[in-house]
Amino acid sequence: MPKPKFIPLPLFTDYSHNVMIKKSQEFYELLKRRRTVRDFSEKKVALEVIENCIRTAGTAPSGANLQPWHFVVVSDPEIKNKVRIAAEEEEKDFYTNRAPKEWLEALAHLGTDEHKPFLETAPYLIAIFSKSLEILADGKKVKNYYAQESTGIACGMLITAIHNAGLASLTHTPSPMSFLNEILGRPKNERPFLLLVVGYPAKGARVPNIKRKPLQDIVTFK
Ligand code: IYR
Repeated sequence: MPKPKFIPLPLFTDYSHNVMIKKSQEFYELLKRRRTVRDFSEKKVALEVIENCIRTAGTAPSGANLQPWHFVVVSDPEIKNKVRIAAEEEEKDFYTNRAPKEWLEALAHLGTDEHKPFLETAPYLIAIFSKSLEILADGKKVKNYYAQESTGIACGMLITAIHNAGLASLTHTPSPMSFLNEILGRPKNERPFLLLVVGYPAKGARVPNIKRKPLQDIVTFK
């Protein structure tokens, strides 16, 4: 067993009480403006912004620091078209056959259906894959721990980074998503976790009138 190597904690900033209150409040003000958007503009977005957001997601904590994620950034219109066709096929089956009545009832206020034009309109689709196994160059398999949880945290940070950059996103989960492995050429040990649609909202985009639970409903202090 190799001995653990430690370094001094780099770049920790020790804020005063007041600065901490202000920063936490301002960050909340910023994040509460985030809304899931389903109506995207075709306006281009610099790839550098997407790269920085994915770098940010890659700083997420992960089980045994194994970083069990892979991001595929799609801007090629032909690939976006293939993703749309495959996703709409799954969604059609979901909305017409597979979804139980309760599920459709729970979704009704979002106004969603099987049509997913945003998969072609938005400048970027980011497919996030989670790896419960890592396949090394020599073919050896290494187990990752808490792969799903770790990838979920990375996705949360990605969504936050995208919002912070001034862009909108949509967490899209066509089910099942295995067509993403085929279209995007990803190996079997990578499980599609989320398809994030990224870009500017369309002019005059509208969103459902949803409310967030107040603090007292989501927290218990002991
Ligand atoms: N995947 C479908 C249905 C859907 C499911 C949930 I849970 C949502 O929060 C939203 C939609 C779709 O994308 O339309």
